[in-house]
Amino acid sequence: MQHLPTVLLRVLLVIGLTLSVPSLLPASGAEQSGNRRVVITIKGMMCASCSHEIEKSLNKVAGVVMVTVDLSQDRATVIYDERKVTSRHLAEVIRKAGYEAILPNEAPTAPLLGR
Ligand SMILES: [Cu+2]
Repeated sequence: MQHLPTVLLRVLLVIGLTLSVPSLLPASGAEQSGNRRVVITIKGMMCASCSHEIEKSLNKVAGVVMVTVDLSQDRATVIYDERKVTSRHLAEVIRKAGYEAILPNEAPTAPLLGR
């Protein structure tokens, strides 16, 4: 994978942060009954093309309603239909794309940075 120059990376980071703001707003149509939200910790993302790759892979999964991959926070927020897909499967998709994925209930017991 080709890593992008730092300047371009910064620009894409700002865009990424802007796009992630709507997820902070109150529940929208994306979050209805039957839909769940999971925040998956991802390790191994080096640049914006990494996060884009993961976003693309997750968006292909049937039952995925919305994906936000946050490169600076090393995590993906996924809203999915629990009748169609499980969070474990979502983590598996990220692993198959070549990254480490940790589900909330798999998190290490040791305190994480920033927590
Ligand atoms: Cu990369």
